[in-house]
Amino acid sequence: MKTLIKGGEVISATGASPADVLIEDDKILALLSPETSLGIDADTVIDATGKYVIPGGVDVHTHMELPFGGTTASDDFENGTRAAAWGGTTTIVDFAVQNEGESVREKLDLWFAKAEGRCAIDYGFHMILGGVDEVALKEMDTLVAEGITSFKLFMAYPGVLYSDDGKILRAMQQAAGNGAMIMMHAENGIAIDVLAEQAVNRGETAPIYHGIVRRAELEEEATHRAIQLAKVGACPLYIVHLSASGALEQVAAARDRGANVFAETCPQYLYLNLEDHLGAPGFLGAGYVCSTPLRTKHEHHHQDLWKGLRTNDLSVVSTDHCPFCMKEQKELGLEDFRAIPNGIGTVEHRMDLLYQGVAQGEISLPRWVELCSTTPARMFGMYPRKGVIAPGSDADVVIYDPNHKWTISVENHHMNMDYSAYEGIEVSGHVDTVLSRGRVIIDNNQYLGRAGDGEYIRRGLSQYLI
Ligand code: DUC
Ligand code: ZN
Ligand code: ZN
Repeated sequence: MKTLIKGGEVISATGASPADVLIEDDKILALLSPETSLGIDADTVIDATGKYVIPGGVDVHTHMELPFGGTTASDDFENGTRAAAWGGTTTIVDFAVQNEGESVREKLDLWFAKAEGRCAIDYGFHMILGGVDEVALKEMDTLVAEGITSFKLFMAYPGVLYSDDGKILRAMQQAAGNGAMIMMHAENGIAIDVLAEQAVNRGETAPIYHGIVRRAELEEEATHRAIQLAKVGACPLYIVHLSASGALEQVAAARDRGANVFAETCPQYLYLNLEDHLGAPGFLGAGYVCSTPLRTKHEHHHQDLWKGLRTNDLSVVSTDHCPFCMKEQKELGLEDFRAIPNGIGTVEHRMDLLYQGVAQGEISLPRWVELCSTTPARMFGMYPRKGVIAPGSDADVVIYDPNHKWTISVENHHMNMDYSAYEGIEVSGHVDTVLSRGRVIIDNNQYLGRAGDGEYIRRGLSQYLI
């Protein structure tokens, strides 16, 4: 079965050039010049004239059906991966969760069961360690051998997922031995909880106070501490959902010293802010409660994050997709912002929102592909199977129309949310066609795939380490 994508401009992390893409079954067979491809007898020919042909998006930070804050993220693996496909993402890496006193193995198996036979696109797992104990430390080695090569720890959420510095160091030492990447939610949760309680005691219960008490200094401090602990533990470190300029400075300084320290940011931290969104009238701000929080528009966080994306102090853009509906979910915190489940749904919009950075001159076209596809695949051991259009790679391909303009709305998104955090944002560029391992799953504004098309990806170690 041969498919030929003709007439497009193929974009990679290193450049852009006109080429036709020949696919055989589920793999890329060749990139051809238009003259060479004339002689090819393909079963299906897709016209990509005037469009970009890019490797499918790789979103390495999603939380499908995550139990959190007394409720569960509203996208399950079926709906959430379908929404991802609509937005040009063809691989996700989601987080299985182990809490204190639970077995890592049992919880991982539970996450495998949730995803099995449900996904529209390929998927892998990181493991969240909420309880670092002797058994969990040993289980880290077993998981690495099974393709779970990254572990997320929390410096936030005391009493829930929080690990103290000793536990963090133990997990880092274990990672140093088995080659895994430690991913860190870097916010000083102990201090945040003090500020949050004081705010509520003053009657400051509205959603905006979620962002006010989660001070940027406390993200910066935790980022610094995580970096120092990783130096002592001698393991690679990946800071998730970095949102504050000060935290970025810490990452940049560590990288300048040559440390194996990496960071991602997310579209919400590039486009949304504390005053206009978290501070929206009434209870609307609840739709923007996520952690790390949206930052104030008065301190250059947005500009600094875009700069970090250009300079490679920020290596990846993922979403931290963790959607909740306003009704019955965000509403849990009507009286107290601490009870609002944390999370925003973005998995469908990451490729489009970052493409606006290209359209507006913040990043180059190859950098867009590098941040959204190639580097996440390399960072988490999936390259060159994922993240590139090259002979032998999986035929995960997106045909992107840079001239199609449209507006994001709850009326047209496919995520299971009763609002859109990006309502009304005008987008230049559109995901026209999506192929997942050679099969067309989105075309002509139709979803053509099936639940269960997606396969589990057994990952290798990060390909950024020496
Ligand atoms: N942050 C969120 O916004 N949601 C889930 C977990 C997290 O750390
Ligand atoms: Zn987090
Ligand atoms: Zn997360």
